[in-house]
Amino acid sequence: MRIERIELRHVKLVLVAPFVTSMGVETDEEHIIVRVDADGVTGWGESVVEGTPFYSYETTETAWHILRDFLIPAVLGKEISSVADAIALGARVRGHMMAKAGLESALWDAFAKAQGVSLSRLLGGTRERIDVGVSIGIQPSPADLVKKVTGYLEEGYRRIKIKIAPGSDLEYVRAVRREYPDILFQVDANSAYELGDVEIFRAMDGYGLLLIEQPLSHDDIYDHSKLQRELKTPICLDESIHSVADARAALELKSCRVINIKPGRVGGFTESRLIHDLCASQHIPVWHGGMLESGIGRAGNVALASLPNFTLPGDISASKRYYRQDIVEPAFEVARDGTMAVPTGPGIGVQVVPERLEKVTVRRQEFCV
Ligand code: OSB
Ligand code: MG
Repeated sequence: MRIERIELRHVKLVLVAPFVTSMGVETDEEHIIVRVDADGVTGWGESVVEGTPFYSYETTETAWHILRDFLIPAVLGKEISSVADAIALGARVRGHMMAKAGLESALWDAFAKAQGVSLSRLLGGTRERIDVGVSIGIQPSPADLVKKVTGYLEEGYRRIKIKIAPGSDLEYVRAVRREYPDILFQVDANSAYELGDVEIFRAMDGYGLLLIEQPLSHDDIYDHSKLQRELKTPICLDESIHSVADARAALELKSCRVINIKPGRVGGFTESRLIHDLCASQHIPVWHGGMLESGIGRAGNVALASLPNFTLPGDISASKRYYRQDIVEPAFEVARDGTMAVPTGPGIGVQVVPERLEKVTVRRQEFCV
């Protein structure tokens, strides 16, 4: 297909409640929505950057710059026969995985629509429904957290993940476990600890956690292998994995026993699938992470999570848990049994609502041949 037009929209989505993690407090999300028009179809993608460089070095500004000045000029007006062609055209750009993923995901949607198949089908998905969990920010007290957990379990969520940080860790884990001894339960530190904190994690070993996500530095693989050796609980890497090469290094070093896949962190669905396949071949489970996406990014996440080795519930919650009104129809919902339907329509399988997209847009730029 020939890439005729690309549009970028810097959007600002206000969260229904602040999200507190070891990285800080988030009250809104500033993502970039990418629209690609080619051969009579429109593809939509979402770059999951944030306004701040606290999770990743990328920000809304850096991704806008990389897309506008490098990635879009590389593909605009070009005839491409696959998403892989487009990736090759932008491959000179090092890093900037979230910027790349925004464009890459829009192209996957366009190719799926051109073929009249769902994105799930095109990616190789095998499930009609996926198991989903919820990621709960740090609460003012353990009692507040237990209340939140109760509410989400009642809604049907199959797995609870809580954010932890030094000073807000063991007490919170203990409180949830005391109330709910049998639920699937995991923690995410977002790199807030050091190897010297091993005693805290040894203590967590007693609480039957499914996994401990990214305890150490965002760019570390080696120290995680030392920590993993000391623990029974599997370590899961998030921030440290940017490519299938990183995943291979982490598995060879035994730095983790589970991997969190976020397309935004690894440059898109293509690299996500390579990581998924590598892990499958080594019997390493993966699960789908989240970046508080709008319905556009969420639709892609749901499609990817329908692949067979996504055997643990993902951080893919209902639209209403994040935003009062999603920018797509229909909104994503969680059933009482803790599952979410994988859209079956062409491409991402949900419709972008133009007025709602316009309302959240703070900057827009069009690129035409
Ligand atoms: O570490 O998984 C993370 C949100 C922003 C940045 C990093 C993370 C998260 C989440 C949210 O945990 C998961 C979701 O989208 O529900
Ligand atoms: Mg994480």
